[in-house]
Amino acid sequence: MSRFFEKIKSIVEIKREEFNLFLQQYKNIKIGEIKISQIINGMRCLKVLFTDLSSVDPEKGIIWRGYTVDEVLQKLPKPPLSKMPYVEAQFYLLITGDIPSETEVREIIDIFNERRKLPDYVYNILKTMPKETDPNIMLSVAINSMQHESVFAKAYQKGKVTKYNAWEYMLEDVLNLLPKISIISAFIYRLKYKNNMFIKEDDSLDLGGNFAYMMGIKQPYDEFLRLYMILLSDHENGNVSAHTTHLVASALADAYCSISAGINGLSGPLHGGAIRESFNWFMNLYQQKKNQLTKKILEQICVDMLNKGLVIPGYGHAVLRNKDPRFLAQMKFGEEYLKNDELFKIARLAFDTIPHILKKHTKIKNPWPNIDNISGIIHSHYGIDKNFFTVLFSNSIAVGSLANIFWDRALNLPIERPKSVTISQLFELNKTR
Ligand code: NMX
Ligand code: MLT
Repeated sequence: MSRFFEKIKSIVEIKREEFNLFLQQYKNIKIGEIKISQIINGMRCLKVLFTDLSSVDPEKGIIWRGYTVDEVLQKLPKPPLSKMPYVEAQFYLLITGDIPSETEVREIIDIFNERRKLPDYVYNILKTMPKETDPNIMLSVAINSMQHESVFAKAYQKGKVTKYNAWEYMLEDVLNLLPKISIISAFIYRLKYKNNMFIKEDDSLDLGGNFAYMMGIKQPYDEFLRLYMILLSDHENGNVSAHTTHLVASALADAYCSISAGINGLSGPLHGGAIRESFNWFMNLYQQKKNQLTKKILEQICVDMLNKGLVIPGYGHAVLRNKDPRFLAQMKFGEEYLKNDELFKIARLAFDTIPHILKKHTKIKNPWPNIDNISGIIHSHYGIDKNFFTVLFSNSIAVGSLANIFWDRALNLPIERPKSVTISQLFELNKTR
């Protein structure tokens, strides 16, 4: 038994006991009220999900296992000569709750390297898909195609899965699947954008380093990939993709079905597609104004857009009410490596200009740039096609979502099934008040 498995086993035993005792004692405590507007408006701010891996503080931003973005970036172990931590270290933190030592990260790297080889049929399926297929859909199909290899699903078929051991099978699937996702993604990238010129893995590299290497993109893109995959790994499991993964897994679906559903959840322009929307907006500004864009012109463009009822891409957030520290971390990377990039200069100008304008519209609850604001500009600076951005988002959410569904099984969380209400029931309810 590996040291990692032993550690997880002991944590699961302790947490499960704590969790069950807590539930017995406090199950009838009320934690809030539900307004009709919340049910109808996307359940905004309703506390109805459970995860122990992270929590979004509207002011401070994401807190992963008790650590802020800055703390995580500072405390997690890093590859030699790297400023950004190992993605594997963030996975370790999310799944165990502890900052790993160098040795503990090394163990995860070794586990991932042993398990990342793709079955041949995955390459064949990807090669035979239509040229027009969206790369993120290719990723989702490739993951689904491996579902019959799920250790969890096979054990379930044989009647071996119980509520005491379900987590062990889920852990096997998570550790088998997570390292394959970046390999599939790099293959899709080379297939679609680099004339099928595939690059073989480099066993000496960590996940972020190898991902950039297999895409064929030079340093410091590996640094940005590590940063990006950590920053987007988990946002209290509540965004569309993570929540979808959790929902599908709640019916005891395996990790393959669950994460590919979550990855499909990234398709929409308000979530996984938002990076492209924001990138397109900055690109249009650049193409129309070149370097004539000033604060004053930008202000006028934004006012006109708002008057027409259009949204300013890359600004606002459903939960956050302050600057997203994940945006600030990317901005810092940009300041260091993209100072002369024309699009980055526009994003910088926008950061100094747009929040003041949005603040005047009191209905807009968050006037600050969000996580998707400049990610596309940075990926594109290193040559990534805008249609590939969502694949990179998928790689990131897989880190947290897979850790989350492991814990769902470890704590025996039940199938998720909220109750719906009709408009006449709501009328009736109000009459009795
Ligand atoms: N530009 C213009 N109007 C906005 C913006 C914006 N950036 N953000 C919010 N609003 C409007 C919003 O459309 C709504 O108007 P109405 O009442 O007329 O429907 C009003 O302000 C209240 O919305 P909020 O409660 O502040 O935001 P909500 O939680 O509904 O939506 C977003 C959050 C992120 C979907 C929204 O801010 C938005 O559409 N932003 C632009 C698109 C974008 O950047 N998406 C990326 C999302 C990724 N992320 O959240 O990190
Ligand atoms: C995310 O991390 O996906 C975005 O911030 C959206 C969210 O958390 O609602």
